[in-house]
Amino acid sequence: MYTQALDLPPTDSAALASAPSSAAIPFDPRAASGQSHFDAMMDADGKIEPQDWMPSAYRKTLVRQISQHAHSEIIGMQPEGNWIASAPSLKRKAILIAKVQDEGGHGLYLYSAAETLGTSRDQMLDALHTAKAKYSSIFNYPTPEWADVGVIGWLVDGAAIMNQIPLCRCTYGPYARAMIRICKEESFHQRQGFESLMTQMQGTPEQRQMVQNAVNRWWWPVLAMFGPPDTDSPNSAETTRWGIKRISNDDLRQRFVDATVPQAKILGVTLPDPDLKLDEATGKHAYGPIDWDEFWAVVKGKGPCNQERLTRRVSAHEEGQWVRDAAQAYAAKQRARNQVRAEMEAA
Ligand code: FAQ
Repeated sequence: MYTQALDLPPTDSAALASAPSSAAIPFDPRAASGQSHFDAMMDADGKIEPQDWMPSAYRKTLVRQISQHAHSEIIGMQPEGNWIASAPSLKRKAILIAKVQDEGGHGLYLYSAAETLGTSRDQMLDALHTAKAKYSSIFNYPTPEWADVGVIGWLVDGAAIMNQIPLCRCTYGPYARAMIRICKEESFHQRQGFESLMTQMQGTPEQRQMVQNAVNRWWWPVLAMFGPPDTDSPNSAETTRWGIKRISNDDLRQRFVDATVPQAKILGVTLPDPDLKLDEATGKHAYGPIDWDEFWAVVKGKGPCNQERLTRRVSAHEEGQWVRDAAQAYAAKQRARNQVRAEMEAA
């Protein structure tokens, strides 16, 4: 349903691989300043790699976006994770465990990509745990019923892919490469959500109503997830100029609505927007007003589950301290052993 084919060209991995890289435009420190190398890479729509010079504002905005993205994946494990113990069958439980584990993996790739910019994992986690860093608004909503899990797959993963496929072509190499794998997995997540909802829609009237209720709960927060309107998006100008953001918040939102309306019809649910209407001339759907006051309240920590999600995240981190201590003790032991071995070999 959502595949890399939704991207603008170049879309396939061969094209991505053939995009100019730092190696393709040799850097001669005598002839070119760091800035001119960076400018040349921007003009060629090439890739900036960790060892390349980059303007500090480019580095800063990447750390901001990539770390927020990583935090979103990690906090995003919770709404569905709540259902692992109560999934209705062994098959659904196994799928859900794998999906939540994938989201954790995405967070780890993204923290690793952000670390290449010189920010430590501890700094990023500290910012998350002290509520200084943002994470996606969407993960501050509750999942009271089983259908919420399917709707997260269908709509939240669907929105995430729409936003993330263009990031596979962003100018920062480690972020772009991480996104290629993440998008493949998110695409699978979206399909499993849709398939789960399809099954529920073939069930009892109560099950169909449960799906409809979940769609009603998630539709508007998912539209807001794409970020503020373009006219109110302070980061867009710079990130677009630097080839980090390729498609604007509003354009992605519109593409998502246009892709989702036919899927809702197939599923047999109603999207909760009386203003939703196809414009035959443009092929685009008009939709009703998004509640931006609610969005900003959620972003500022006042959503229905902000407190709960952050508290749980902090306690999971604290409870995992012994694992980090054990890993470090083991690494220290290995280092000491290797040193003794090296000394014995040298003697
Ligand atoms: N929530 O100037 P803009 C997923 C903030 S992953 C909270 O437009 P920008 C996988 C924004 O940070 C979902 N804050 O910002 C999954 C900025 O504040 P700042 C996450 C938001 O960066 C699925 C301010 O508003 N995806 O779902 C939000 O140009 C299922 C002004 O906004 C990514 O992070 C929001 N929704 O555009 C996991 C993708 N929107 O930082 C589990 C990468 C905006 O100046 C289960 N990120 N803000 O203090 C992006 O593409 C961009 O950062 C945007 C925002 C598009 C999110």
